[in-house]
Amino acid sequence: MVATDKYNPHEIEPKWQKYWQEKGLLRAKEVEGKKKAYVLVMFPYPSGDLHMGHLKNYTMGDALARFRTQQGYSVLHPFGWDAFGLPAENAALKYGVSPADWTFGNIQQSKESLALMGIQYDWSREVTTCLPEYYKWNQWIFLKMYERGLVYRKKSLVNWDPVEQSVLANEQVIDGRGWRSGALVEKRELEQWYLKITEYAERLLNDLDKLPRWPEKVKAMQRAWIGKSVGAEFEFPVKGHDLKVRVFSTRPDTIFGATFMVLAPEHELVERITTPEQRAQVAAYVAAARMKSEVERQREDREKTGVFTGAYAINPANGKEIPIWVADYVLAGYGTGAIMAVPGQDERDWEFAEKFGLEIVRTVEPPPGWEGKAYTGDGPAINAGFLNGLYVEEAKKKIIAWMEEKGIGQAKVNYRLRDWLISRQRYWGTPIPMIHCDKCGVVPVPYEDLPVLLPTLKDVEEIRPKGKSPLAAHPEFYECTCPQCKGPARRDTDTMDTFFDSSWYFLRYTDPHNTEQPFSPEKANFWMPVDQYIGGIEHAILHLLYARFFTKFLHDLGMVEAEEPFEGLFTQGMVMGWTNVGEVELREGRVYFKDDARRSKLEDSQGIPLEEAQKGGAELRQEEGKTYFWKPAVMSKSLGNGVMVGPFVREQGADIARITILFAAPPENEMVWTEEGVQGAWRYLNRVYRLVAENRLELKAQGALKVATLEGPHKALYQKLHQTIRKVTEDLEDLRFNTAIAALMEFLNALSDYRRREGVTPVFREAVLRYIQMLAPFAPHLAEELWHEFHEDSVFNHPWPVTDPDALVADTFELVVQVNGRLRGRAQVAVGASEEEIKAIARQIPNVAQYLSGKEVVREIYVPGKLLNIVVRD
Ligand code: ANZ
Ligand code: ZN
Repeated sequence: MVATDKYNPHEIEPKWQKYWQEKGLLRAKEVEGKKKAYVLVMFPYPSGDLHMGHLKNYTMGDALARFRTQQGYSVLHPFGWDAFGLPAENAALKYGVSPADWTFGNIQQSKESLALMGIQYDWSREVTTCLPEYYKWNQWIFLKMYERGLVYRKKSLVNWDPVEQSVLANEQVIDGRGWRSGALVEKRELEQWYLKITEYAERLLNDLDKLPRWPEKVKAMQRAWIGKSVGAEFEFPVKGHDLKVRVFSTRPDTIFGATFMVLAPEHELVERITTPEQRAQVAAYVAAARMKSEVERQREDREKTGVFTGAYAINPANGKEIPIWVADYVLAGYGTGAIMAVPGQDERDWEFAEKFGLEIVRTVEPPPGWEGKAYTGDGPAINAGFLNGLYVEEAKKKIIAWMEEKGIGQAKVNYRLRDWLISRQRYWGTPIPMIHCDKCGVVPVPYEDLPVLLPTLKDVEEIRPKGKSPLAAHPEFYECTCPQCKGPARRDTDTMDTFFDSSWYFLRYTDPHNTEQPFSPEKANFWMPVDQYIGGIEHAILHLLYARFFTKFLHDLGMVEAEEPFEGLFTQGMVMGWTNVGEVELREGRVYFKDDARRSKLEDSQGIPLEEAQKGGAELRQEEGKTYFWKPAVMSKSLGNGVMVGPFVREQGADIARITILFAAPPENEMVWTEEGVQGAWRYLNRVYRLVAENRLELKAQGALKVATLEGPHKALYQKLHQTIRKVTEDLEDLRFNTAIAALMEFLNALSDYRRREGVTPVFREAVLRYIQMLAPFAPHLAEELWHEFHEDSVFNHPWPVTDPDALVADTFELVVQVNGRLRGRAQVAVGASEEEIKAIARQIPNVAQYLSGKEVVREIYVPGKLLNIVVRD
């Protein structure tokens, strides 16, 4: 079968890809009683031709899925397409093709790239979210949520992205800008659909503790996003009105120090309590605040602004009259939108009080010598009536009990998490299954009428965003009959945020063709939870939080036992390609850009020292007598620096690409795609190939291995084999692909050395066969090819090698250590220890260390397996 002695991926790879397809390798089967492994990579937008940056997590997932197959698990390794959403719409507008055509064209192209890389999925379970057979169940879940009071409609100030011409969820606004468009987000008052994710806040927070195989970083981000605060909500009467200002505070114990109050500019009481003299000033301030983003308003370094309403509140703790102000550092959407300001213990309030000359009273005694402003730490209460002397926690309890007794407030927990705004005024998404009737109000579409089909809009102009949903221009879509009164009614014309689609697709994979339900509980319970989820860190908050929410909801419906969707989560690092920054000149160790724009800037700063540039990963490359400055940058379409899968694989081969990706760096780190990396992968696979090809006749002629009688170098090879099996297995369990491959490379050296000295023997054959099995997750084509030299069936059908515990007991010998020829110590050391290791061990023997201290070592004589003599000068 190995026809030539030259490694030729182009002969090998298509053959085995076809073989795997035909054999249905990685066809997922529910086998009762068999252990299962659900390996999942985040499904992508169909973006057409793929580059190596796209393929890193798929390659990782593929290696893991193959490893689990070899270990004898029932494996589910599915793939699909997050096919609704703006990229398709934007492309449609740009190129004049329909979003559907663009999407399916891209899916086809991407599939080809995946196939070329030998990445195996169970394609019979492919999920494509823009198909009615999928989004019907989005609508079904929406209606179930509506039934349970988790869907509601609300008019409120929402984030409006002026470029996307659509609203955004709070989570989709980053530093005041749209997460995709980068445009400054505006506020608009609109009626929108919300999902009550806040009802799940506590469970979403607590259950993070049940996820030991998630990165701490991601859990911390989710905790911060949920933002639980424990405190109290209570009220202050407004002087001269029959009104109360309710506030939320995490420090109700500081109420005696509340010397003023602050309302958010949007607070409904602002208009009602503002005195005539203050009216103009307050109105102007409120109008200005509306223009600012939340992030801007909360920036700590911003100078505080505000206006006095002219009104006063009564502090219920001490009966003092305190002024009520309006200021934009208080947000309308958090707590009650109003605060009691306690400058003595709160830094923002202190700053505000200082600026506007308001009273400051400390009610917690700062430590002796305190010279700071607000004191936010613990200490005994002072100036605080019946709380005096109590420390913070005690004081909180007492004041809350007092508030409850007086009926003015109670303990309260608040979350930063907001309900999820899910309606979008765009075309390419799931129609919201609701009907508006003049008589009956909002009426859900009956289940039997699902799906509400998204109409095919032929004319691209029709999908151009105009501030309201494109579907609102299509009476043939929205005109309908009210399911309740049978009168004429109107469909909702908004579509769902596409994060809805990706919040449960992993459940659909478990039962993708079900026409009665989104999935059957039985199938879902066999596969769920996902054992290993692999994807980008950019999804740390949104997608993962929503997916956790949906899983809990579906659990509550009795659809799935798991309460958490992803048991293990891995966030892979980016793949970097190279970008030519521009032509440079190198003078006296400094780099000068030739390009005018850069030169004017850099010539003042006298260029960049070459060393500094190289530390940043840059390289100077010569081309036709000119020098260019190249540096690594994340592979992307826009930079045009992606190494494209098709051309690369056709030229070099899939296994080479896979080893290059997996070996370059720890998978959580960035990896830079380099020519050296590719060359290294090629050389390595070539050596593996030759080791088998050049010895194949002798290998086949070997008899059975008798482990008990192994000695000397044969035993050493056997031990090294089992050390390698242990290392590769453990590394694969933890997705440390790079160190697993490093161990295989090291073992290849041992195998070659052995072959040179001892020839082909039964233990050599054993080691080669196990080697091929261990190579299989990483370079599956080559492994399958070599395996078929010795076996009829697939390498993936053979059980993963297990370690022989006896082989892992390392042999040791007694090392004698002399100083100037006299015995000074002994130590037990491993047979295979290197001379460097031996020298280090010797120096750690206390007696030896004593004889060496303060002396100069002039020579060391090592007799392998016996003795180290250290010669010193006084
Ligand atoms: C009085 C007080 C005294 C406060 C003190 C803090 C320290 P977290 O932890 O973020 O929940 N606050 C309440 N609602 C607000 C709003 N809508 N906009 C801006 N700030 C608001 O913080 C809760 C604290 O933030 C509350 O407790 C309130 O100030 C403020 F020594 O009340 B505190
Ligand atoms: Zn009706």
